[in-house]
Amino acid sequence: MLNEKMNAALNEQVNAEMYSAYLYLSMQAYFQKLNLMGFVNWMNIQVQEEMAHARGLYDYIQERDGEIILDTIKKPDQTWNSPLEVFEAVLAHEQLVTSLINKLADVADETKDRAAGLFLQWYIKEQVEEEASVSGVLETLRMIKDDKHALLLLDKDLATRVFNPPVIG
Ligand code: OFO
Repeated sequence: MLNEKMNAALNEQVNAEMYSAYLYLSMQAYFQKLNLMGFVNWMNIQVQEEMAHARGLYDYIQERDGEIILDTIKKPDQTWNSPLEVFEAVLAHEQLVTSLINKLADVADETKDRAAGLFLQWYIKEQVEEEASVSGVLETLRMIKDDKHALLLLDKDLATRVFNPPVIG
């Protein structure tokens, strides 16, 4: 059984992951308008990953006989000035999520919930990968600047990303 504090914190993270999915869905629509289909693919996979992260936490709350408490998902931004600006926002968002996951792990420590602490290790490692993959795209976009040809090459590259459903826990 989950203690109240851990239960509330895990539910908040379900909401944060759902918001991440919502944000990336909004970014996907932005790239669709620019007809950059590789970026659309990248965001589409990101959305699926975030939904899987939310589902992993949801299932864990259920497994521990906790209570699911769903809250409002806040409205994401809908416009950006460039692909570079989008990826700067993605990196800032992932850094925020990393800090949320770390706080969640702090709650597990404070409440001496060893099982939750172990479960959250997966999310801690995942955030390292998330930030690294976003930083990679961001660095390329910084090099590209206004070079349309180079942007299309990156778009082709992002079209090759495939979704591998994460095995959480
Ligand atoms: Fe769920 O990792 Fe991004 O937000």
